[in-house]
Parts: sequence; structure tokens; C-alpha cells
Amino acid sequence: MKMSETPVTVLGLGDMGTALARALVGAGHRTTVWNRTAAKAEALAAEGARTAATAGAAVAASPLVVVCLLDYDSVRQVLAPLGDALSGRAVVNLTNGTPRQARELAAWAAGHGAQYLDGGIMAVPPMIGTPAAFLLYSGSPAAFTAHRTVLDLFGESHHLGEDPGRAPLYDLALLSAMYGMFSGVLHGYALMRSDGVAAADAAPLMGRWLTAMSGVVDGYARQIDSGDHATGVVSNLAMQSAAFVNFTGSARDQGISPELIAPIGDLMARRVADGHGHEGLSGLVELLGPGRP
Ligand code: FVH
Repeated sequence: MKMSETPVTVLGLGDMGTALARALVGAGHRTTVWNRTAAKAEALAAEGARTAATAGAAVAASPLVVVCLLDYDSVRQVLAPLGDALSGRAVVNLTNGTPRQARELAAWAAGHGAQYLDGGIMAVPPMIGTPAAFLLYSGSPAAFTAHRTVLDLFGESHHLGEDPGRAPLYDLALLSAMYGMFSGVLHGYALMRSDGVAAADAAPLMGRWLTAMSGVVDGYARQIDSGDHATGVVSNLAMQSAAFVNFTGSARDQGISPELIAPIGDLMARRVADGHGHEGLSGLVELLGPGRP
């Protein structure tokens, strides 16, 4: 059987599962789909997917089983009754979860004779199958090698090692950075709106500023890995902390909640009080603990 002919099963047809299944169908794979709410499979069936009445029937149809459900509770509810029916198959679980959950599920899958890959999807559904999408995998290297051609249909594939917890670790770290950015953008727009400025008027400069600041990703990484948070001549923490009272102060003055941005201001003040005002913002990581192993 050529890789391009690998039959694939997709369990879960929410927004993301549907996008994944559509990429497989579009590439000509025999794609079997199952969803708790069967009606969600209808559009894919019209495009060429085979529908299965039960998760067990869907799993029986393919050596490669992609799981994309809401959370690990739903994954357990769907997979647990299948048990040894997974034997000899590769399970690729793209459901958001924690490293601990991934390791536990990998051990359970191995106990039932299945290869297991955990994954994190760095894309929203419309990005699947485009060059903008990338996906993180960890777990069985053999499963990754055997099915990489299929997985590449979703987006650029990155295998991060044999520990199944590694992909969700990266996934949660990258998504944490994203939510930090989202929080700042929402607070900024709320501030604008409170003074009668449309968010659209601020958007071009907001985007430009965030792009300019994205360089911190590499700079902070060097400082955090070395433990040297010295900032040289730019933007020391004492200066930033002194300015930060204006962020919460303006929110108070204009009647908006500072709750999305206040925590980092509190951490800055603590770090300055601890005698690190001459350092840079990366030093806040030392307040989050634990330190480097
Ligand atoms: N959509 C996104 O932007 C993000 C991108 C990054 C990755 N996430 C994660 O992908 C998982 C699935 O996300 P989704 O967008 O497909 O989510 P929904 O559209 O809400 O679909 C949820 C599916 O899960 C099924 N489901 C829920 N509970 C159960 C259960 N107890 N038993 C069986 N299936 C269950 C649900 O079925 P139904 O409600 O249609 O019957 C949907 O198929 C997720 O981990 C994201 O964090 C997406």
C-alpha cells in the first residue's frame, strides 16, 4: 500500500476535526469519519468521506486513527470502550490537553497495543492544509515516520521527541504566549473605546507595534536560559514599573477593568521591590518558579 493510499479515520467532527477530515478527503485518502452528533458528518459524506455509525466501526476501517475531540474527558469516553480494537493501529490524538494527560493516554494506548502520537495544532480550522499551519507531535517515532506524509497534509509537521508530553507542553506554551498577546490587544482596544476611538482606527498601529516587539521571543529566551536578566541601556524594570501605574490608572479613570493586564504590573512591582529594578522584564520568570533544573 502506498502512503498516499493509507485509509484514515477521524474521530470528532467539530470545526477542527472537519477541517482535518476535509484535507484527507481532498488528498484522495479513503477517509472514515465518526462524530457523536451524526449530522455533522453529512457535508463530509457529500464530499467523499465514509461515515461510520460507531466509533468502533470507524476505528476498524483504518490503520491510522486521528482523534480531535473537545478535551481528554471526551477522548477517554470515546476510546475507553474500544480497548484492544486499537491494537496494531496508530492513534494520533490532536485534542488539546496537558503533558500529564498525554502521557497517561499514551501508556493506556500502549497497553492496548496501539502506537500513540500526541499533537498540538498551531492553526485555526481555515488554516489547515495551508502553508501557514504547523502541527507539533510527540510520542512514537515509528508512527510519525510511517504516517508523516499523511500528517503533512494538515500542515508542517514537527516531531518533538518520544515523550508524548512534549507536544502538549509546547502547544500550551505557544498558546500561552498567544493569550498574553490577545489580552493586551483586548485591553488596548477597550481603552481606545472608552475614549471614543474605534478599534479599527487603532488597528494598523497596534499591528505594527506588536510586530516590532515580537523580537523579545529570542532575546528573552537567551536571558531566561542564562539566568542573566541584565538589560543594558534599554527598558529597565524600575522604569517599566513606574510607567505601569499609568496603565491601571488610565483604566480606572476611564471606567474599564484592568483585570487583563494588572497581574504583570503586580509582578513588576514585586521584582523591583526584591532589588531587581536594574534588570529587564525577562526576570519576572524567576517569580513564576520553579527555576532551571
Ligand atoms: N478550533 C480551533 O481554533 C482550535 C485550534 C487548535 C486546536 N484546537 C483543539 O482541537 C480540539 C477540537 O476543537 P474543535 O474546534 O473541533 O472543537 P468543537 O468544534 O467544539 O468540537 C468538539 C468535538 O468534540 C466532540 N465531543 C465533545 N464532547 C464529547 C463527548 N463526551 N463524546 C464524544 N464527542 C464529544 C463534539 O461532538 P458533538 O458535540 O458534535 O457531538 C465535537 O466533535 C479541541 O481540543 C481544541 O482545543 C482547536
